[in-house]
Amino acid sequence: LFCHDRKIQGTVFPNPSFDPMMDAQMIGGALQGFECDKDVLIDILTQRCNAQRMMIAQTYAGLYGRDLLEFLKEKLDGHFKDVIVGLMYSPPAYDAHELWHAMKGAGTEENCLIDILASRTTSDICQLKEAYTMQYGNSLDQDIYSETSGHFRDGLINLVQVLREEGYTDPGIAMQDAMALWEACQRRTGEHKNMLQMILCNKSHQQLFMDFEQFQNVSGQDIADAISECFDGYFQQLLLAIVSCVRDKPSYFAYRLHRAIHDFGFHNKTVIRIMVARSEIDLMNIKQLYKERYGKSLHHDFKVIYTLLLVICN
Ligand SMILES: [Ca+2]
Repeated sequence: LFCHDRKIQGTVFPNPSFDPMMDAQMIGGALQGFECDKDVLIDILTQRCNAQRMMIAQTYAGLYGRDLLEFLKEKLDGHFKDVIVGLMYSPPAYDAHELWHAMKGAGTEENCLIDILASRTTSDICQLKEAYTMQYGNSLDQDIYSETSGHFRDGLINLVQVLREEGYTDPGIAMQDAMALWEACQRRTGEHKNMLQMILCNKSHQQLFMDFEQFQNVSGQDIADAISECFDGYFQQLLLAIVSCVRDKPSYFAYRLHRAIHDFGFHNKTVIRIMVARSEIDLMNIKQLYKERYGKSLHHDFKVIYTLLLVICN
C-alpha cells in the first residue's frame, strides 16, 4: 500500500499444469530407498505454490498412508532439509515452527521473533498463534513471556495480543501521537516506553505512516533516528523493525537479508526463513530493492558465498 506504487509480488506462482497425483507419485519414488533423489524434490517442490504443495502432501498421504512432512524431516538433513521442510509448511505453521525453534532450548533468537512479529498482519498473527498452539501445545504468549524480558517482552506480548487497529487514519490523532512519541523519546521513563510501545503496536499501519510524518514536523527528526538515539537493545530493534515495516516491508526484508549475508557472516537460518516466508508475497520486490540499494544482486551474493565454500571443500 505504501510501497510507492510498486506492484507487490513474489517469485513463486501456482504451476498451471499442476497434477497432484503425478507429483505425489514422483516424490514417492524419490523418497524410496536409502538415498533420496534431491533433484526430483527440488524440481517439483520449488515449482509449485504453497497451496499446491499442500495438495501434494494430501495426495501423498492417501497413496502411501504416511505424513509427507514428517517423512521429509526424517529423510533429509542440513540446510536442504530446512528449505524443503519450510516449503511444506503452510505459512502460519511455518511461522509457528520458526518462532518455536527460536525460543526452545538455551538462549533465544530475538531477531527471528522481531522479523516475524513486526512484519506480519493482524490476521497472520491470529493464524500463526493458532498453529503454534496446535503444533506445540503451549500458547505463544506464554512462551514469549518465559523466554524474553523487559520492555522487549512487553512489546512482543503486545503484538501477539493482536490489538492493532485496521485502516483508519485521522490527522488530529496523528498530531497527538506524534507529540506523545516525541515526549517518549525525550523523557525515556518506563511509562514513556509503554506509551511508545502502545502506539507502535496498536495503531494501524496507515495511521502510523501519518504519525511518523507528523513526528518529523514536530521534532525536526526522523522517527527511526530518534528511536535509535533514545533507546537500545532488542527493544530498540523491535521498534525500528515496526517503523521500517510500516514504511516499506520489502525494503525491511532486503535490509535483513543483506545483514544476514554480510554483517554476521552468513546467517543461513535467517536467509532461508525470509526467502521461504516471502516467496509468494514480496520476494520479487525484495530482490529488486536489494540490487538497487546494495549494488550487487541477491543472486550474485549467494553465488559468491557458495563458490567460496566449494573452493574450501576442494
Ligand atoms: Ca530459550
